Amino acid sequence: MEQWHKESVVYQIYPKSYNDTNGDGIGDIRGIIEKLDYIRSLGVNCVWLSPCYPSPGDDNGYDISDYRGIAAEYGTLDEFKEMLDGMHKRGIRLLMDLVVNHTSDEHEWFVESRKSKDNPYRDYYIWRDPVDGKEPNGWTAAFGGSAWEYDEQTGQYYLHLFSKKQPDLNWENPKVRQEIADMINYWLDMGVDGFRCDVINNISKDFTRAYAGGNGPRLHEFLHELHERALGPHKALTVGETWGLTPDQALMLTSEKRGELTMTFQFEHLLLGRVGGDKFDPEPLDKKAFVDILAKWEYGLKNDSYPVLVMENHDQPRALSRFGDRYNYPYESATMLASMLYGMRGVPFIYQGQELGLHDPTFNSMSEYRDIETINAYNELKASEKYTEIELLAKMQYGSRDCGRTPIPWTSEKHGGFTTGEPWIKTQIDDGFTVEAQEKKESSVLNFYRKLFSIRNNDPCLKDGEFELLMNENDVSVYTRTSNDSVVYVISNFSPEERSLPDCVPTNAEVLLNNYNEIGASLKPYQSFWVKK
Ligand code: TEU
Ligand code: CA
Repeated sequence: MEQWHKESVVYQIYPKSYNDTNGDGIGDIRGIIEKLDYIRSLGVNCVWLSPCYPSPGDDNGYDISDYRGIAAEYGTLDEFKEMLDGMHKRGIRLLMDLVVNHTSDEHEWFVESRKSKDNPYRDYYIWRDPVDGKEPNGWTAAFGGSAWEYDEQTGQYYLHLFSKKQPDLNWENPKVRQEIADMINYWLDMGVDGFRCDVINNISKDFTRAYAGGNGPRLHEFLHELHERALGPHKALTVGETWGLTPDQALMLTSEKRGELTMTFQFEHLLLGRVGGDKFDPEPLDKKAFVDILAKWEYGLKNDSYPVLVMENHDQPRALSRFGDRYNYPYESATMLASMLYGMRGVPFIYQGQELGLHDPTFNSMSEYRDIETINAYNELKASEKYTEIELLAKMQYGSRDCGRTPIPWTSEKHGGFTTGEPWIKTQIDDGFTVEAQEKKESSVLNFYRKLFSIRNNDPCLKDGEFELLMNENDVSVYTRTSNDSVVYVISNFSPEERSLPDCVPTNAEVLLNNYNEIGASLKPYQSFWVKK
């Protein structure tokens, strides 16, 4: 497997909300092309582009109706190639989104599949007879309701782990696996560098289990086969979106000698602040656990694999709102989170807008939401009659995926310069949070991110040095990165109060990065710095 992932810093683009150039209110590929120099200026050398394939848009493109095309609202295949070329010229690689657990119900395979039981595409999907006149089992879908949808025409149910417009592909069928491998080769032959693999551990189902989900018995076999047929020969980078794995399971998927995936995301810390991990059920953030979980994964993936460092994506509210102090210390807490996370060993992923320290937009009513998961959850909770309207809106505001999906505020113009038309979702433009404002200000979150990555990218110790957690108590954490004869210390105060400087911090060390002007006798609120011995 290619080793270039160890040098990568990845920027995730959610194209619908990035930059609209034709005034239809939807971001587009031309809009990304316009911003390539900006992207490069962040110190990133890789982009992960969320789906831009043709799709009816039931789940904003995660319901694909044509794996080999570009959605008309985003542009043309030629524009896509122009974008790819523009990235490569700037030393930026491109990861596309690979959504192969399911397709759209409007994909031609499914249109054929549902026609009759003997259609050649029938076995491309998972069809089952009713059991006692009901669903084949009790599995529920991630977006609410049963994971089975009854189809009148043939009297059978099909499986959908997400919305009913996202039927699950049948990976047990060798033809499906060959189609997917061919499709992957199509993009890799065009010059794409790799893929972020959507819910990839779901492709093999375990029907003996009571709850829906993945990690079925043939997962490793299917991934190894894809690697042999497509990914390996192209030296493609893959990062698996895999929820709920242990470090040992992640190692099984990413260990180099196994030839499956390059890396997997770990999201365990993103379940904090949620009762039982339920995004619509708030609880106070356990700050100690946040750091302990990150450290657990640093240790757990040691030597054999490479961690992914992530705190935001298009499925999550903004990190500043979840883990920082949006009202009192927006700059300090946003930069502390970056300094603490990206000082670790692994591949940094930055989600668009995170580099501005954006907080969640305010949603004033349900009519402002677009996300299918949010809308379905609201309807389900409302039907339970357990909550008032105000409580329901607070829940949605807390956990909705739309919190991270509103357009980038480029300027202080109307709609932040994102579009000259009507945006597909609300925009929120706050003073000091636009790209324009932060470019001008030396001590902005944007310029802190630039500085952080320029230091990190030029320091072998920060890239691959060994991780060790020295302390994590009373909101203060200290860890080291060690290589040959240098040691970098990362010290962070995860609190809005001053804290005393721990004894293990060396004096007279070279300061690499600091979100305050000085290192004094005590740590300031949300102070974080890197020093080198
Ligand atoms: O997400 C999978 C996933 O399990 C969650 O992160 C998802 O956002 C949801 O909250 C589950 O309750 C991936 C994509 O990132 C997401 O955008 C898609 O909606 C989903 O797969 C289906 O393709
Ligand atoms: Ca557009």
